[in-house]
Amino acid sequence: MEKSETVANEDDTLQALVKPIPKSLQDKFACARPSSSRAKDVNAHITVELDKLATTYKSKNDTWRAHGYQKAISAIRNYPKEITSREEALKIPGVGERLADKVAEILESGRLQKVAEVCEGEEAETLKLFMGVWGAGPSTAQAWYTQGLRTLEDVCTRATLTRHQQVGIRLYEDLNTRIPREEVAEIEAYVRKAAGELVHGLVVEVCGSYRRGKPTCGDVDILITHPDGCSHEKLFRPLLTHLKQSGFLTDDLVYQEQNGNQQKYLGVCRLPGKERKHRRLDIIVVPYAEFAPAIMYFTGSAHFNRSMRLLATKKGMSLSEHGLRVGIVRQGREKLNEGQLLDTPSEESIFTHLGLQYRPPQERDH
Ligand code: DCP
Ligand code: CA
Repeated sequence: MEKSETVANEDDTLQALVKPIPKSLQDKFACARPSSSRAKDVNAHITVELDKLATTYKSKNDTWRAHGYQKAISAIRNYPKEITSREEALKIPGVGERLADKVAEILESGRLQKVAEVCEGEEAETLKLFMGVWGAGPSTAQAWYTQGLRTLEDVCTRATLTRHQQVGIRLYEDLNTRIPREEVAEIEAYVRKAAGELVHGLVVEVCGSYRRGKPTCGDVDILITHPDGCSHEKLFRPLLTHLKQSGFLTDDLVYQEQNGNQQKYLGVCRLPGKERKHRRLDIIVVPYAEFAPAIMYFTGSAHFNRSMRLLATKKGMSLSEHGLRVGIVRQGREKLNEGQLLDTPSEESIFTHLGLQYRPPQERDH
């Protein structure tokens, strides 16, 4: 009894360090809304065109333009009605004069001349092809293009490839095919069984788009922990060895063994049997004390996470896959202190600390 009172008092003291913000500001954050409240596709004819520009600018490494379009796309997606005029578009926060012109052009002609100019040329098509190679970002894609390379065959024979890019080229088709959620469940079952043969009582969860309920997934993100707080420590390397010996893991990409107390493996797997595709698999092993912030982070979406982190920052807090801290003093973006770690035994507790209503994973698909 005495002990629980002490903890409660401590919690109150820490809670007092949270900087209050007006409700009207808090309500503007995407994480304060369920993703299902988003106006579904009423302006999809507009966002589809803008998305082509955002993607192409990203592949050209023009992050600033890509980000501008992305922000406008988000704002338009959250607008509850069909946009019918330039003036109406201009009233949406995040949509400026030039973007409103583009919206007007789409409303008039159903398309955007700029998409044809920017996205449909040889350069844009080739950069898109090259960006599909795992391990090749916008800079590499641009460098290959400038070097005169135009096909994957060119890249294979004439570029100097990193080990990751060699895997990316060899498995290009497979790794660029989305994974049906039924197959994700099979992959999970395979990993769960293998892990269970090494350590009993583990918690194994698929996160990412799968946990948000999407019908297909880009890759499989598996998070593993152990409720006793220490047995997870014995798992990482032995599990990978086990999965390699059985032929399930076919290619290693990255071992990140020291992300604080978390360990992360990025690789490629293939289920046994004929006609199975190679699939990208991430395995993340975390201590139980970090399970809630970790499962929140790896469940996403990335946009939802950005919104949560930004809200935390506004409240003098800091949120990461490791935990939620309070009493953070910042100078610009730089943190001047470490603050204090809040107790986050569940995802619900993280929402509560941030003053948010709880959202289940499928309502975080922003
Ligand atoms: N994540 C993030 N910020 C990033 C990348 C990832 O917060 N820049 C988090 C949120 C993601 C999760 O990690 O949901 C998993 O990353 P993925 O890239 O696998 O994204 P998803 O699982 O959401 O989508 P996909 O179906 O494309 O794999
Ligand atoms: Ca994923």
